[in-house]
Amino acid sequence: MLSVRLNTLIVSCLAGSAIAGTPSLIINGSFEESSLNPGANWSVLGGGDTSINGWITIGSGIDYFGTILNASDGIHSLDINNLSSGGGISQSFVTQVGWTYTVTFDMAANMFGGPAEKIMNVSAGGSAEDFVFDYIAAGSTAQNPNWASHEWSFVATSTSSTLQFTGVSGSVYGAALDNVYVTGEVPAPPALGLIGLAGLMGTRRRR
Ligand SMILES: [Ca+2]
Repeated sequence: MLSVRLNTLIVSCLAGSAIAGTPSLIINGSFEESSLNPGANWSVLGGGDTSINGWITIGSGIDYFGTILNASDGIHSLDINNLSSGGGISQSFVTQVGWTYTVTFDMAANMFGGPAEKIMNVSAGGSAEDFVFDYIAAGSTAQNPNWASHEWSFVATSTSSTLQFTGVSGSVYGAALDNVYVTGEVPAPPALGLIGLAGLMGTRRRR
């Protein structure tokens, strides 16, 4: 009986819990590694640009910030809009069908111009959500953007998922993005399956 309880406990701990300390499932989530160096300014990247390691720009592209805007991590961050709305950036990574993936990221604004509300869409695995950052309300400055941390989850429907950040609000002054991190979570098995598995493990142990 003790072995059955112990096995049940082990299975319960493995299922439905994030693996603490696991490295991010994407690479270069802080946008620090690149062939470009914007220095104290920014670099303008059009659509289809792969200058930022691991990522490809989409739509009308992005602005790659140097130290002109204080990053939330390291020295580089992004303006998800380039010359207009509809820019963005994406990265594909290996996923397990049915697993839940949690994406954390920091959002602020290119606060050098309006509109006050910067809207950014996050999508993967057929799920999507808009996030809003009002730089006037947040009192953002270039040196203190008041980065806001967000968490968003999706369930993978394929063995490869594409995480995408897209600018929704208009103008050349879009949402700012930095410090993207992704972890995966083992799906919890059905209760009946858990009991059956625990019983099977206990039976094998007694032989
Ligand atoms: Ca960074």
